[in-house]
Amino acid sequence: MKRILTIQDISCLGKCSITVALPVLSAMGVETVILPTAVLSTHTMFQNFTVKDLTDQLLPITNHWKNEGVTFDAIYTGYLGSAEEIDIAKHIFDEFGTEDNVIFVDPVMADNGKLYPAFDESYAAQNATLCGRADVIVPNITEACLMTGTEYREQYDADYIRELLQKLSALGAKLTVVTGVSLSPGKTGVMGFDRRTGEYFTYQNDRVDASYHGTGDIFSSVCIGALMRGLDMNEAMKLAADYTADTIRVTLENPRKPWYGVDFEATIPHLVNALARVAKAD
Ligand code: PXL
Repeated sequence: MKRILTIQDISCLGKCSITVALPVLSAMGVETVILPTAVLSTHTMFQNFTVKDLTDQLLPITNHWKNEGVTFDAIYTGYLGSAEEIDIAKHIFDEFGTEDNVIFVDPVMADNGKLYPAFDESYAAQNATLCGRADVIVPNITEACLMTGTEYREQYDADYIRELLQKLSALGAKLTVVTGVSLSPGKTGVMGFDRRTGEYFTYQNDRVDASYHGTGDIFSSVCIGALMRGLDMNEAMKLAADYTADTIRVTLENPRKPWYGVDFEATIPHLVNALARVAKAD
């Protein structure tokens, strides 16, 4: 079984970060080791959330693993709390990165043209340097703009996304994917660029007109889980985009849906079935 390390916060309530990554990756048949960067009472879209920063725990925990001879097939970072934690994540890449494992960075910090409350522009610059250390990066359009000094636009075309992909790719990752890309009315999905082949790729499915918290974490978790189960990048993105859209659709049908996240728990069986149709044996 493949083993992945995910580095992100625990939002105790909120259906995001580790409370998404762990169940999704486990359901996909991937052992998931967690390194919590902070414990928050909720994600930061709630008012009055509490935070216990865990920066001082990160190296003692990873040093213990190192001494135990633990290795990882992938390292997946999501929401990190500070520039210092970004530096520590880079150190962890140095310690545990190999020729064969995949470093997957979701530079979680912003959406819909705005930084999340805990962050400022210098954090965005720091995140760009983390992306430079990754094999695969999956920013949304807002994060892509912040990391490349590009003006954020609500209306755009494929050329605008291609320009973003070029600038992001210059940071250094082998595969660059921009999420939340809508290339025609009623459609949404992702667009990517493979620096090794010089090829662009696109996947669009039907747009569900709702924006929910934690859907980026769902997309990333499924994407890296699928890569671990032997899917290629195109297959992984398709599985992740379809599952995310399916989950939003199912959530919208729930009259008692929570405002703060999606009902991914209800759609995990769909994910497991879809994966079983395409996954290679472990
Ligand atoms: O889903 C991204 C995310 C993760 N973790 C925390 C957040 C957010 C988005 O707001 O606040 C703490």
